Amino acid sequence: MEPTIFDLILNKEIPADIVFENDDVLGFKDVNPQAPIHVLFIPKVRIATHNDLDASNIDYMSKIHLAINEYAAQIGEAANGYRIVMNCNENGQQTVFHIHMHFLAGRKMEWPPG
Ligand code: DGP
Repeated sequence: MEPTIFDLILNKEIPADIVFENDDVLGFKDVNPQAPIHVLFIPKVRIATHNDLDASNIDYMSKIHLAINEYAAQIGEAANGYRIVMNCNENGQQTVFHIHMHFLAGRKMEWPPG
């Protein structure tokens, strides 16, 4: 698998505005924010797409969800609410092939999405 820009962020080889980190998950601000708060949560191992989740790595999804809960509470947005989105491949508009959960908060989201 080709390394992605997120590997460089994980290895601290390029800067990112990191807002959350634990042993398994990194959270950093999206460079092109779509909401007042837009953070990407990534596993510290490379899983290219949602299709690549399996029994051996699915625990990372739990860890990402728990990281998001912790972060949402920490910044005071848990009760207000937020949207979490994971894009997959071409139709999902995935552009970086290291799974990431978009955390969007700070405004009311449109529904249905475009
Ligand atoms: P997706 O389309 O779901 O693959 O979203 C990829 C997101 O990654 C997109 O919203 C922009 C963000 N992104 C791409 N390159 C960088 C970068 O170098 N730094 C940061 N902070 N975000 C990036």
